[in-house]
Amino acid sequence: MHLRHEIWLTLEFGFFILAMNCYCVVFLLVALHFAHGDVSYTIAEEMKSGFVIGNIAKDLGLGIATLSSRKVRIDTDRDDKRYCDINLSTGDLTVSYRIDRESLCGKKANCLLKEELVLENPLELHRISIHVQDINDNAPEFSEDLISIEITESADKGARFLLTEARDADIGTNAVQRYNLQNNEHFTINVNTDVSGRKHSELVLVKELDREKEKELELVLTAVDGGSPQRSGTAIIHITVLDANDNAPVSRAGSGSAICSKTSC
Ligand SMILES: [Ca+2]
Ligand SMILES: [Ca+2]
Ligand SMILES: [Ca+2]
Ligand SMILES: [Ca+2]
Repeated sequence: MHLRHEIWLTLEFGFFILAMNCYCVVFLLVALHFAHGDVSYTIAEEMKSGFVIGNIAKDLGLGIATLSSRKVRIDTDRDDKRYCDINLSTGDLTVSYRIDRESLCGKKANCLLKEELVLENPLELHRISIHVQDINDNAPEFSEDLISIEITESADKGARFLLTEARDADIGTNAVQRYNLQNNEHFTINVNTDVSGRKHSELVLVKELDREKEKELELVLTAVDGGSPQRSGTAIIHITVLDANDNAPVSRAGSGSAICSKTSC
């Protein structure tokens, strides 16, 4: 019994060593494929097709002859668009399709494009990370050209009226930074920034309205971003002054008809 048990133990240990060796071989093969360096580049969005992102052959220490002999290519996870390509005679990594930060990453602060450089015989993979920086290629835009507001003439000084927000597809300082209101005697503008950094504007009444003097007002509202060059968008604020019963009827002497005055009758 002892002898049989010892034989089993020896066999089990042998299998264990064999299995470990297999794992080591597999691990070594995988490690060989991925042991080569990864590269990272930073470029601005919207660069022209053919723009040189960097010399990837030099950055990875690959000879130019190797690129053709080992059929180098750029692979991507996305099967629809190939954003960059490699020039086999120079080793340059170039832009081959429009890189639009807004459509790739929306409002995300960091925009990363992941590609893979593949060499054959033996198979060799390198990850390429391209950090896409925002440029100011979008102007602030209001969802409507005309913002209509109704305000009663009895509204007190200091009354506030929230305005439609302007959108800017860019991020950071390239997004909306401030609002300007056309000079006028009745309103100023107040801008609040929420926790996400979005800016909301409101009209503030600084001088009471009088419907009997002015039934409507039109003011130009401008949203401005902080990019270079700076971009802006405008909307018209149309204010309808609603009537309040602030005038008492007055009899015109001898006529029997009534006229009135806001201050006295
Ligand atoms: Ca863009
Ligand atoms: Ca942009
Ligand atoms: Ca912008
Ligand atoms: Ca009135």
